[in-house]
Amino acid sequence: MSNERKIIEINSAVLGKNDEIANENRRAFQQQRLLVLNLLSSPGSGKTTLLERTLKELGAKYHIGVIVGDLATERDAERLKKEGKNVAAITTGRTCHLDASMVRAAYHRLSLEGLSLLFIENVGNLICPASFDLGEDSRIVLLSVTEGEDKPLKYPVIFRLADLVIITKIDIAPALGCNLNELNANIRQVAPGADIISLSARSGEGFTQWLSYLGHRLVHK
Ligand SMILES: Nc1nc2c(ncn2[C@@H]2O[C@H](COP(=O)(O)OP(=O)(O)OP(=O)(O)O)[C@@H](O)[C@H]2O)c(=O)[nH]1
Ligand SMILES: [Mg+2]
Repeated sequence: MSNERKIIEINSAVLGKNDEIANENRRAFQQQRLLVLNLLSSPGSGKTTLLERTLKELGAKYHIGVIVGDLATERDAERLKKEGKNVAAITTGRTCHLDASMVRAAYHRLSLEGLSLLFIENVGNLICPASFDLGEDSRIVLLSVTEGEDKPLKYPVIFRLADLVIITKIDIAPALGCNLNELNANIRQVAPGADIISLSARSGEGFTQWLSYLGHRLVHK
């Protein structure tokens, strides 16, 4: 057997096993009537900052859990624990994505009583996390205005699988000369069915739209 074929077979087996566990996760989440959102982006696009502000604004109204993955350190988990108690960290070591078994283990470390919304902050990476179903309801891809208008065209797989794309850090778009029309058009080209929200977790611009999106999703869960 050629090496290439061997690699393809190993990859298929790994992804097949992951899909089985993801489906078990999905059943467990559904039994709990839990809305589960998987947040994906390149490193530093603003996932943790978005979650910090979301927990601050919605934490009193809903019981929210967060599973947060990083290669090294629990820095994001420590940041999030200042805004909400129900946070589980996953440190992946050399692995560039979360997988369904890691999420299953972290889920059991959360306090599940009354939980209605679970965010999963994936490892910052625009490539590998796209291949791994975690059992989530929806995938949300963040793209900051610092990354360049062409990123949806260059990394189409992750955008194609997104239910919602959030353009982040719009407070600094003018200083960067970021062309938001071009960015929107490139997202539309790759992910015509996805919703798009533009916001700044720093200034709060656009945040109401994000909170309305979450409210709507929770009501229809
Ligand atoms: N100007 C501005 N900066 C932001 C905004 N959101 C996040 N940042 C900054 O961007 C940097 C990265 O933000 P994080 O929230 O840590 O990004 P992340 O996607 O969680 O990063 P990783 O977990 O390492 O992938 C920090 O310095 C934030 O303060 C925003 O809306 N506006
Ligand atoms: Mg983070």
